[in-house]
Amino acid sequence: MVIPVIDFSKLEGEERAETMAQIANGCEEWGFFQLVNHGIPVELLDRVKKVCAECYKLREEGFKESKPVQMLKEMVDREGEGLAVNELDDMDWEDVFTLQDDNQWPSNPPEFKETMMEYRRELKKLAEKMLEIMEENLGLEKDIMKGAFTSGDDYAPFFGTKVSHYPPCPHPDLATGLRAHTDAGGVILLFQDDEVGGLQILKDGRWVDVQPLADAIVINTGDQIEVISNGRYKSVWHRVLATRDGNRRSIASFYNPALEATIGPATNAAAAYPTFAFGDYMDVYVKQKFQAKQRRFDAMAKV
Ligand SMILES: O=C(O)CCC(=O)C(=O)O
Repeated sequence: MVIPVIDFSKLEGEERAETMAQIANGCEEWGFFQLVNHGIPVELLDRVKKVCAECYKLREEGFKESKPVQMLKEMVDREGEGLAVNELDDMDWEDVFTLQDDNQWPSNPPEFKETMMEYRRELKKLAEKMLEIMEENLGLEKDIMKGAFTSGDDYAPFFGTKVSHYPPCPHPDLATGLRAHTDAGGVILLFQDDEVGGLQILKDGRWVDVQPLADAIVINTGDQIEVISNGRYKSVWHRVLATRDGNRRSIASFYNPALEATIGPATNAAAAYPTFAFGDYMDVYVKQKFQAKQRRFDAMAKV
């Protein structure tokens, strides 16, 4: 099984209808698909790869002191003493930081900030375009998505970028790069490593690799799109495996509703999900990220 790969440039030409149908299928049947020819210049992607790799080099030593590394060492020592060992099930084998409009960014390498600002501008436009496409495919009125993600004129959607590296792990049997979860928010756009795999989605009860594909952008949908689409576009479990010879790059950008936004089913069918404030959902999500989403939806029905 292979995650669908969609040529986004065909959206503008004679093959628009077919491309829209491929995206609808990607959302409905997979929850994950890859875009090629998405309009983000390869030259910019090359610069993003370069500054993120350089930035990680400067952080690499720090990871060696991190909690997962220490915990794994303890586990291996226990094994050496003939004691029982368990998988590290409450932490992830990743080095990560987040870029938002209003937080502190790494100052090195010097080109990091400018490059990532340019990248985020492009990705935000792509996220907004994806929402318009989903809206059209779902037969929703124009700008319904935009309205659902904002709250009046005062609160804009949240756009955050998570820069991750999954360093080589000496015991991939005892740690996971990132534990299985569904994403909380709206549209997620991932620029993953060209070569080192590890990302998998759960499809029909089986874990399927999201195959590395140079310069592609992987799109997936979060729990809020599931609610707005009244269950047609389900958010999908995914995880990242740790690997022995890893060093996987991944840059995930999250286009989410404003915390103040009201989320609920937007289709005409009988509502299969509750209506709630996204901020209330996030309060629950931070405690239950690695658990089944149904519990979170149930909690929202009681708010
Ligand atoms: O690193 C990846 O490939 C996936 C990241 C992800 O799933 C997340 O941060 O929620």
